[in-house]
Amino acid sequence: MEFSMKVNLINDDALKVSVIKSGSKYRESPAVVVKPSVELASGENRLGPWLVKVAGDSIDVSVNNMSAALRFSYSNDQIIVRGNLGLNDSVYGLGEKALPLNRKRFRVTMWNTDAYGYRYGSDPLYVSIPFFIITNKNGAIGHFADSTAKVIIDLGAEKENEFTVIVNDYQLDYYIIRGPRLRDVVTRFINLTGKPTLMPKWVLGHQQSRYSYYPQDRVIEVIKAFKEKGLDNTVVYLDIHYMDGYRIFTWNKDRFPNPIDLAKVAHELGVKLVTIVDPYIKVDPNYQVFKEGINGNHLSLDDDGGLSIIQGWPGKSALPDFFNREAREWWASLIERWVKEYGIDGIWLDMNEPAAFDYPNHTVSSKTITHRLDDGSRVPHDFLHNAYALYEAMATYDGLVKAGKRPFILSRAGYAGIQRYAAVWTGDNTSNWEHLRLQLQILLGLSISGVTFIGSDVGGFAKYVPGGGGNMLFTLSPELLVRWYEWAIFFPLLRNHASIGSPDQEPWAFGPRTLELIKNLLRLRARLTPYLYSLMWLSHVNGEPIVRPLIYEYPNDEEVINIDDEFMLGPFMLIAPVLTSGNAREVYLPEGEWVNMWSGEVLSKGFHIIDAPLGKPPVFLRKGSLIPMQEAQGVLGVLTVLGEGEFTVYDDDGESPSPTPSTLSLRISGESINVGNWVNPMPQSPSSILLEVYVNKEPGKVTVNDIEVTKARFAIEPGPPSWYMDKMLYIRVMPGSTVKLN
Ligand code: MIG
Repeated sequence: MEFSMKVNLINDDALKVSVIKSGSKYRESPAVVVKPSVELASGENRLGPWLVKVAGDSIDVSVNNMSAALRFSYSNDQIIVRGNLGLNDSVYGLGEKALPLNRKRFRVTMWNTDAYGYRYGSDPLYVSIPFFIITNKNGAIGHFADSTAKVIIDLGAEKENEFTVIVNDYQLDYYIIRGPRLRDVVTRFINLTGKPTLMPKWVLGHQQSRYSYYPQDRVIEVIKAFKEKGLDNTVVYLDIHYMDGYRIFTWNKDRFPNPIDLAKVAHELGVKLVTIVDPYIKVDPNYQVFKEGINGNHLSLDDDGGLSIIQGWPGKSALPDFFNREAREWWASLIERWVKEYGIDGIWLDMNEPAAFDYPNHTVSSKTITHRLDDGSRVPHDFLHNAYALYEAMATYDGLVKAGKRPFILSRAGYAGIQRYAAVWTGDNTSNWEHLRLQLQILLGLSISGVTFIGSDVGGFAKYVPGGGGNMLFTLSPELLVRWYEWAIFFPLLRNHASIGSPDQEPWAFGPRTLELIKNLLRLRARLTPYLYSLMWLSHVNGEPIVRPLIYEYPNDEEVINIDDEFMLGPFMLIAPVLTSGNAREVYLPEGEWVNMWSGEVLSKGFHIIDAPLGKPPVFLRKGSLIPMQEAQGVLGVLTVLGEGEFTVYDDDGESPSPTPSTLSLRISGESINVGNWVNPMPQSPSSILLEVYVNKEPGKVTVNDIEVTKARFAIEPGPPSWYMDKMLYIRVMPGSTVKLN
């Protein structure tokens, strides 16, 4: 054989098949954080739930009721994997793809690309995650083709009963990940590629950006405008115009005469500053960063040993060589110096596919640009391309840690594992109705591919799509902006951003009526912070996605196989956003009973037409919901739906690195609701819990710890137990209480 093959088990979660061309040197994967354990012999192997037959270049796997028959081959510098695909199989995963959630019968390419103006069906986009999940009524099984080179995945597009993975690499680590359910495959994949980083709490606020806010006074003006209009905004972004001739880690002194002051004023107003940092180092012998890069040998080279030069924002640019430790340490020190010196709170990594204006599709591809690995060997860019942003994020993360921060990084490109360091946004989307729907599909795919902290530019970034056909000029209507906020407020990253050369689209840009609608949505968002923050913690601890397609929660419901215009926030909330112009939509509700969050109306499984006037996205709560809500200073609300359920509230000071969480357990069974005591409480942990219970009739009596409490009108502030009903039952208790309704 021209290649060798080795099979290992990885702590029961996954099987690893390592394929490498004979005579080549193995590269460590930046994606996988766990080491293989048992090596499997040729022939039949039984290990826990696994039954694996290894025979030459093929393996047969049975695990948890699912199977995979894989054949590996090597020819024309490509490793090819073929597997079986059943007629009733569905396929999910693949990260950021402008396709339906169910990827069956599509053929995609993994190659990080600057995809400005992308549309439905455009491929590839910015992020590559060669991981997919095959499901059918027996369960789910995952496949992960870990190669950072160009990978093509055909999921029954060419042959209906076969999938093919074509890897343009001399090595491939192929993982088979067991279920039994889709959610098990997802969390095991996250175990393999690393838990999402815990970000500071402030990232959950509304974030405002545009290409670009300047000068300095304009930035302050925007921050103040939010305040004056009574809108909470926690982050403002500085896009590329803050730099001196696009030299990273510098300021344009005319536009930003005193950046230290800017950060100070922003912080006094409760707003964080995030600056964009591109991977372009201007070729300029008088520029400090360029000098350091050259002297330290931290820049990517051509195969003849000369500096690789590409066209970036600053013109002729060198690319930091993030693939080796010394370069990463250097970059980390640049980031550390930058955030410390100027009071910057987070880093926005753009153009990190990497993009370059002098390459096809504005994206670097090269057999002659080489990168130096930790072991000193040099590898051509094309084998490493998809990992450029991941290594960049790794180094940026270290820099923020060194500066004493809990890191917030927003990255455009990425590879499997990017969740360990960064949040991801979907790049240059467009302000039109197609994208309102498409963004949701893209984000749901990303969310079950390990990348849990995600969002899209609210309102849309681009206003003009090259090659868009017909009417290529789009404008953002007030209706579209409100509809966008209607579902974006349920996503972890909520950022309004717009392109250069487009009209303003801050929440007030369309007048008072639109502002009022958005303001109400942002209030709901703010109330949801404890739920979102707990979900961020849970993703960090257990690897569970924050936002989930219905198939994740209801794997046995055949109706939801192709649903990608509804989603769940955590285990309890189902959101069915309005995605076309109009005032109602059809909503599918899975098994059980659902409470309409706005009206309290109870609906059962099936299709329903739901009224959705502007500003009121259809939201439904599952039976047994316990949703922590920020209701007032010192008061934690719990939006409750009777049934069986439990949830743990996670909290911490929101900013310190590696915190131990404060937790509060919530449980409901029938008519009995239990609020635990804070474990590891902070001084600011709420001592007043306001249960907000959906009920359709007034209870006879309410007891708290078996003592009957009286009905009393109350304001939302700490006080003795009491209850009050006005359509909903409000019961105020202390932690450590059991409430019964009779
Ligand atoms: O070629 O920095 O996706 O969010 O505003 C455009 C300017 C470069 C692309 C990013 C976008 C950002 C813009 N950047």
